[in-house]
Amino acid sequence: MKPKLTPDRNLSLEAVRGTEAAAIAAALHMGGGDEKIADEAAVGAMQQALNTFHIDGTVRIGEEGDDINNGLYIGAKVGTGNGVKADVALVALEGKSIVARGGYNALSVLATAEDGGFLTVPNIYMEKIAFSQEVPEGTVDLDNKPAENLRSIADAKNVDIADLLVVMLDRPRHIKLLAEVRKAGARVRLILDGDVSGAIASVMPNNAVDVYMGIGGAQQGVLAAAATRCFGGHMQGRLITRNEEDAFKAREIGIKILDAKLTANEMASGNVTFAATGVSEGYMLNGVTLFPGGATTHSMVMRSHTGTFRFVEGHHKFQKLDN
Ligand code: VTB
Repeated sequence: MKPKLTPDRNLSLEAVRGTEAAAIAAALHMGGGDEKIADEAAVGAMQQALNTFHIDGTVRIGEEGDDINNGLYIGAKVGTGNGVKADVALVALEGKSIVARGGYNALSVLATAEDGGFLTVPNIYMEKIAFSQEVPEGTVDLDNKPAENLRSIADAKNVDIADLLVVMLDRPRHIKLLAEVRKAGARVRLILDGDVSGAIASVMPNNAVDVYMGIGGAQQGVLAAAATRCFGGHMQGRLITRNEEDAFKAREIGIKILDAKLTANEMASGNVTFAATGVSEGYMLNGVTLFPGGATTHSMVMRSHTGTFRFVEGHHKFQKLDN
């Protein structure tokens, strides 16, 4: 088939400038032991970059907390206001604690969708499962036993369960899930933080990670859904309301059915773009490397419309950027 190379706009190529700036700002605090400082630096840098983008953007997944004096809160307007209307979902620094201790897999993430494309969720937990597109829809489900899901994924990939690699956050709440996954025979990688990177790795074609499972941040879930849409993989999420306060937060933000199972498409619909820059080395991306007077960055950019994904290596000269 003859390729159609329509040169329409790909916002991820602009968005990557925001994730690069945030990643560099955060990386300057690598191992510094202070997650708040690293996070604030990333938020500030991303905000500055976002405001030069020619979009009429509204933040749907953003930064929150009264400790951050930021303009990237849910509902904030971003961009010059002159371009297309866009929903923006971001985590300026996904894995603050990773950066504080100088660990692996910290990212800066920024996704866009058409107006109304992102589901706004509160800062509560979400149960998630994500896996790549060769697994037929409907054979894996959040309500199935973990062993059943692993069987379906192994069958679809034509491998044994023992060949599968499962990523989940290393949390006490996962003791039962972890025991079931181990009993089923799969291999496991427990991560300390940054579950967006685990979810992305599991939906990315030909990645060593086969499935992401477990409970992580709901907002991270929507960003993972954006990446899933771009890769064409599968994901399900379900909000976890542990108490009345969580339920209140969800209702207040407009969620009607609190325990609905959400597909990637329900969390990130229409044309979606996604950009992520590695802050520290991880599954798919190298971290920021500093050199005298500058830095190199490694990013991925993609969009759902075409399914094209690119890796971008950025070489940045601080002196020129300051002018
Ligand atoms: C995860 C992780 C994030 O929140 O979503 C986690 O990916 C979930 O919350 O980087 P707990 O730490 O309470 O388990 C983050 O750590 C962001 O805070």
